[in-house]
Amino acid sequence: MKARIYKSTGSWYSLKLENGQFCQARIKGVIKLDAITSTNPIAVGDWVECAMEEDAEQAVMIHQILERDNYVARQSPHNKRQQHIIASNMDQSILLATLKSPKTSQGFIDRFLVSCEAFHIPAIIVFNKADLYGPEELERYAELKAMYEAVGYQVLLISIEQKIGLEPLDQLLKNKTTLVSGHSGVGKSSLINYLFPHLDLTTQEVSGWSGKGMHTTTFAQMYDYPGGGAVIDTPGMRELGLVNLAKEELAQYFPEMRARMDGCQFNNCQHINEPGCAVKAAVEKGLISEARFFSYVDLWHGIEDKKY
Ligand SMILES: Nc1nc2c(ncn2[C@@H]2O[C@H](COP(=O)(O)OP(=O)(O)O)[C@@H](O)[C@H]2O)c(=O)[nH]1
Ligand SMILES: [Mg+2]
Ligand SMILES: [Zn+2]
Repeated sequence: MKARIYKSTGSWYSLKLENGQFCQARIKGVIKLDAITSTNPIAVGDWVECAMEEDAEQAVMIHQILERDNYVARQSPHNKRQQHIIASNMDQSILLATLKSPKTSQGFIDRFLVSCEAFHIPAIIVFNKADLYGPEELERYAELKAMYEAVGYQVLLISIEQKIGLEPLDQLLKNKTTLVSGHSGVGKSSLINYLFPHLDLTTQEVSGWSGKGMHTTTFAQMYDYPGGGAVIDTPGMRELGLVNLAKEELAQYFPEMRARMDGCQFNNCQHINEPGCAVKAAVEKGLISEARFFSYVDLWHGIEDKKY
C-alpha cells in the first residue's frame, strides 16, 4: 500500500493510507534513501510503501520510501556532516512575517528565500497583523511587496485576528502541500488554529496511541486542508537553515542575480568587487534592489570559506 507520513516522533510514524485512513506504523528493517546521510530515515511529507504484518502485533510496517521531489533539512547538532530531514514533497513554502510586534527583518526574509531556492521550493511571503499597521508600516509593506514581486515572489497581507485577506490565502493553500514557517510571535500558531479549528478534536490523532507528553510540539506535523491539500507546521523550527551552502553557489539563489550573472566578465565572479560584474552594474542602474544586494553581501560574508 502507498501511504503518506503525517507525523514522526522517532520510532513511530503516523501515516495516511490511500483509502484515507490514518494509522500508526513502524519501519521494517533498515531503510536507506541514497545520496543523503540523514539522522532520520523518514520525514513528514514522505510517500512510503507499507503493509500490514500478520504477526502478533498486527502492525503496519513501512518497507520503502518513495523518491522525494524535494525536502528541507537542518544540520544535525551532533554531527556536522549529517542532516535532519524536517519535511518533504512540498509544493510551496509560506514565510509568515510581520512589520510590527514583532518586526521581521529583511535579512531574515532573504535568508528564508535563499533556503527555499536551495531546497527547490517556491516561496510565498505572507505579512500578518495588518490590523496593527499604521501609515509607516503600510508604506514599508508596499515597498517590500514591490521589491519581492519584481523578483518573482508572491506577497500577501493578512490579519488572522481581524480576518483580513484570508480568502487569497485559502486559494493559495488549496490542493497544495504547504510548509509554514516564521520566527516566533508572527502568528504561526494562530494561523494553524484558524485553518484547523477542530485540531484538538484529534481528527488526525489515532486513538490507542498517545504522543502526548513526548516532545510532540517540536516535531513537524502535517494536517489535511479542508479544501484539499495539506499544511505542514514546524513548531520547533525558527527558520530554514542553509545546509552545506557554498559561497560560490549563493548568487544562484537570488533569482534576479541568477538571471544576470552570465553577463559578468569572469565566470567565477562572486559579485562582490570584481571588475565587469553585470550584477553590480544592474544594482547601480536600479534594476536589482540595493537592499536585496546588501542581503546577498551579508549572507556571502556569513558563509564559511570552504576548507580544502
Ligand atoms: N494584532 C494581531 N495580533 C495577532 C494576529 N495574529 C496573531 N496575533 C497575536 O500575536 C501573538 C503571537 O501569536 P502566535 O500565534 O502565538 O505566534 P507564533 O509564535 O508564531 O506561533 C499572539 O498574542 C496572537 O494573539 C493578528 O493578525 N493581529
Ligand atoms: Mg507558536
Ligand atoms: Zn558578477
